[in-house]
Amino acid sequence: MLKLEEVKTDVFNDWCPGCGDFGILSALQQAIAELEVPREKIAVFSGIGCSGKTPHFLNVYGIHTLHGRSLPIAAGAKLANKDLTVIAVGGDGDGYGIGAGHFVATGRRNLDLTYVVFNNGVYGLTKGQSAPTLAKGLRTKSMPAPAIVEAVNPIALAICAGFTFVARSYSLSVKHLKATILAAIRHPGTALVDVLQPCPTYNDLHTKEFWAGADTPDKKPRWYDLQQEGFDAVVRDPEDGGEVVRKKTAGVMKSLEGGEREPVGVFFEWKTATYGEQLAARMPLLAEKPLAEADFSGRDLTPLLAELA
Ligand SMILES: Cc1ncc(C[n+]2csc(CCOP(=O)(O)OP(=O)(O)O)c2C)c(N)n1
Ligand code: SF4
Repeated sequence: MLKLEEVKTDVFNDWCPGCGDFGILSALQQAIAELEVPREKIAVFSGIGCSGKTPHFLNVYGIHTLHGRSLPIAAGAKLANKDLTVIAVGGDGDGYGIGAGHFVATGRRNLDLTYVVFNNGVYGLTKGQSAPTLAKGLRTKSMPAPAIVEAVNPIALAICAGFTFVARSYSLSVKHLKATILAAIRHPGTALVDVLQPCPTYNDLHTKEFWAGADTPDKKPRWYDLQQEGFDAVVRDPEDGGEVVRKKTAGVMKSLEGGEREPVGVFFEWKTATYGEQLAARMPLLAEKPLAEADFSGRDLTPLLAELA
């Protein structure tokens, strides 16, 4: 296990005071410290946005990539080096807007990687335009008029795209978030952790006080823990197609649940063959060692070329 200080960097952080990003960073740092994986075997990839700065604050390998493109680059890293623990991070605009095609394609592959989405309902870095998760009819202070398009439901989208671990947490509930991120990283397959977070600068609707339920009669948080209420998201028999469909349906139904409180926790979890395992079954070389370390010198490519001719 790493010391927390070893995971932090001294890069200047210019996130606004009170931003939910701080809670997500703290949970990520704690999760990475507890993973029991050497720092040089961990890589974090981000897109562009306030959230995109996250790799600068984590003392592991990483690349701050392009807007909406963290997932294909993370996937490439995992394909090249199966021994890496790969984490992608970014905003809801990054992942569910411009990167939505990559989001679906990544779910279908089931590579062993984790995607943490900073879901604040706005495009923070570019001054608060509505992000794909902002519900139709809502208007934040930086919008001229209420949103006239339907919001994306990332949990349902992920389950239907093929993600095999789909969870949600809240940025200021760092203990729950850290545990959820750890479970996602340890899950052998593609995992999504959608993190509800306040953006105090541009989203004046989903504030810290809103999530704490300060304005509700019972003053209870506007989220509840699915697992504490007995929701069983785990597919027990990975080969039972009927159970997979039932658990997927239950997860989607939960994600559609409207009302006073948002469910957080695990919506769907299924341990099934990863992309890497399926490739290795066809190409034994990939089972032996990471592609990046393979020695191709002296290999006779004639049979391969003949096959392709
Ligand atoms: C190809 C491309 N299009 C648009 C932009 C402008 N841009 C930068 S960040 C961003 C949105 C950021 O919002 P989000 O992904 O939700 O992250 P946040 O800043 O809220 O963390 C946009 C549209 C860009 N950098 N690249
Ligand atoms: S603009 Fe919003 S998301 Fe970006 S750092 Fe400021 S509070 Fe955080």
